[in-house]
Amino acid sequence: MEKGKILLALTGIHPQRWHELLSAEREVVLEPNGADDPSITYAVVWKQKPNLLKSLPNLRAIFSIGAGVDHVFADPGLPDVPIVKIVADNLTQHMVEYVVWRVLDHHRQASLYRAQQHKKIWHEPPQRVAGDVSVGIMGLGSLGRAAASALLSLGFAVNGWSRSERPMTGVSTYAGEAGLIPFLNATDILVVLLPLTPQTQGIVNYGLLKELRRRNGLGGAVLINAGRGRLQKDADILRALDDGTLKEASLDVFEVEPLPKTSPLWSHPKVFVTPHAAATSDPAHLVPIMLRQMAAFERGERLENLVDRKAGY
Ligand code: NDP
Ligand code: OXD
Repeated sequence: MEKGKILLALTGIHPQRWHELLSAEREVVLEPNGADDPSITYAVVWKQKPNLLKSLPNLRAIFSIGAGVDHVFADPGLPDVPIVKIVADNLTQHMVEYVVWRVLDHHRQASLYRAQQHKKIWHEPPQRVAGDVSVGIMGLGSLGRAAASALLSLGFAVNGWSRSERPMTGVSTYAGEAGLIPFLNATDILVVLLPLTPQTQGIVNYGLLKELRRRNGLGGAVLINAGRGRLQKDADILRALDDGTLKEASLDVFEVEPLPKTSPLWSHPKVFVTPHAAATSDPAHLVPIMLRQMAAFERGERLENLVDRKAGY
């Protein structure tokens, strides 16, 4: 197969660095150019414009620059070609750091110490060890499993929930609808690393948060969402924080992004906000993986990390 040309179609992300790195090996056309171009065989995308890809008559594969692919499926005219998602050590490492950082911050009661420091209070509250707290990870995929390993090595009790059975040494695993409530009932700190699909949209709601365990001595359950914003109902999280169903939350993703300035989440004393920054897609690490995949594909090898179109992730 001939060396294919790339359409780079990124919305909300500056394309320059991606363009430079991809161009080192292949011809790259920057959207909005390229529509109808029969010599384009690959699209590298983030939130591509609706119906753009279906105008490419010889498109052979779509590469998402993120691990999540809901932004690709948002296109009503998505052509029926393979979609490749990102699985990369660098991105995984970023996510593991974020999860460990947020879990430890809640576990070690950082917000209490910050408040005490502000008032110059010298007081040592009771302390628990990690083994007294159970962290439940929704989504035991590449990111969830790596986060679970890191938390296990710190001594936390770890639960995991996935669509199909995903056994993992040292982790209590649960699967499917039948496993959800038992998983939540055994979880003090909930970490959400699910993809956004029609099945998972809105799953993090008040009813779900009510099921979390509250016997960790931290004074309540904790939510950490680094999956996607539309997995959660922002209003339900606020209600749960205000009535004590949740003690605290760390949110990296929101129903609407950027989080509107009017959102009460910005200034809520029990919420820690980051701007969808848990695990960044660094072109220096990800472009070589994409270029390797394209070259292998042209040698007749199978593409790796393919999205299951039916499952939506
Ligand atoms: P994977 O596809 O590797 O794993 C997804 C996991 O979710 C799998 O364990 C899967 O189950 C599970 N899952 C999917 N649907 C359901 C369901 N209906 N019920 C129960 N479990 C389900 O994804 P990654 O680990 O690579 O990434 C996860 C998500 O993290 C991405 O989709 C993206 O949205 C988000 N992300 C966020 C970033 C950020 O900066 N905030 C950065 C990168 C990713 P099974 O194992 O059975 O297939
Ligand atoms: C991703 C993201 O999906 O950064 O990789 O959200």
